[in-house]
Amino acid sequence: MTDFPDHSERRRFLKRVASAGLAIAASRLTACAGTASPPVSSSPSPGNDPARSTSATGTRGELDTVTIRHASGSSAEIAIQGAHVTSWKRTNGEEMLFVSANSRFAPGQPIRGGIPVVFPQFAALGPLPGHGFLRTATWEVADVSRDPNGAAFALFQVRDTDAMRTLWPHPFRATLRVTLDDALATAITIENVGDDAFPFHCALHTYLRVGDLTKVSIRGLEGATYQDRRAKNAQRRESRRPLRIEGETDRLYVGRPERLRIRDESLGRTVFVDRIGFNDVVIWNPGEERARTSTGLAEGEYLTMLAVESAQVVPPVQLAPKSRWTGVQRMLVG
Ligand code: TA6
Repeated sequence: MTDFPDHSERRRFLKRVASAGLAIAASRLTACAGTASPPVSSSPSPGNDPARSTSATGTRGELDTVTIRHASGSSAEIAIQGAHVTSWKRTNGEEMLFVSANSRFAPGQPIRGGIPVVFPQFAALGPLPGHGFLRTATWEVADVSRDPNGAAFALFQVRDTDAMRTLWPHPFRATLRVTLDDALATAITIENVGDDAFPFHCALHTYLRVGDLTKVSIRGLEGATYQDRRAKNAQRRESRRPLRIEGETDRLYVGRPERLRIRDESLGRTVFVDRIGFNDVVIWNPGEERARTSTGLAEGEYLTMLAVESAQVVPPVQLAPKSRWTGVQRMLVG
């Protein structure tokens, strides 16, 4: 399993993923403008077993999906609506992401779980629908293949539509690249294709599957400043080392780009989360009461999920015309 002993090596990897996403996005966006989604391909590269490294299209509920597989046996499923990662399985078949049994996988419906894309507004911090409009938008598949390192990847893209412009009048292009090897990296790029600068929030609202929430600890937020979203955004400092979830929790940790370590004692595993571009972290669990009243989660599911979100909210990104911004999240199991 690849781990990164030093910080600079980690950052080099993340930058590679980000620039691969950008380069492919740039070429494909031109190539794919106005065309239908290309067929899903599987191109073997030297050193990998092609039989174990395929990609496929499918459906989940009413939604079309793309599944990518790495030669190691890991896999990821992405719903094309929302470019929404709905499953990440390790080599041993273990599912890493939580998806509620009540999720409907229907057009226009947000999925409760996986990795929803949040853009251009986080939560209700503005006039738009909660978490913006990309999580239910119609994306298209720009590419599915393998990179020169043997990692499987899928690239999705979306442009502003008339419907989006009635809500938010800024021309943009977004690409999401999901890269799979023994880790799962998700890179989102926002491009300002208009003539005026615009501000936005962006987040990857990642729902981790946990065995027992009460046995989970989070390291990497010690001493961080956070906005307590349960208490009118009161500003506080994290004093717990490590952080454990005790009841409903909804916190926006500001300016905290360091690696996170999420230890799940009941499943005996640790997830490392590295980020670039996303300087904020949101930790969310609805707790028992809110899980029942307002999230649509099935009975007891709140104990098997923890949202650990890579975010850029404070401050919002200010994107100049003809410029791009990229945020990357990479998760690895230790
Ligand atoms: O990211 C945390 C949060 O904004 C919470 O406040 C909670 O509402 C959650 O996201 C889910 O939002 P959703 O719009 O999917 O119900």
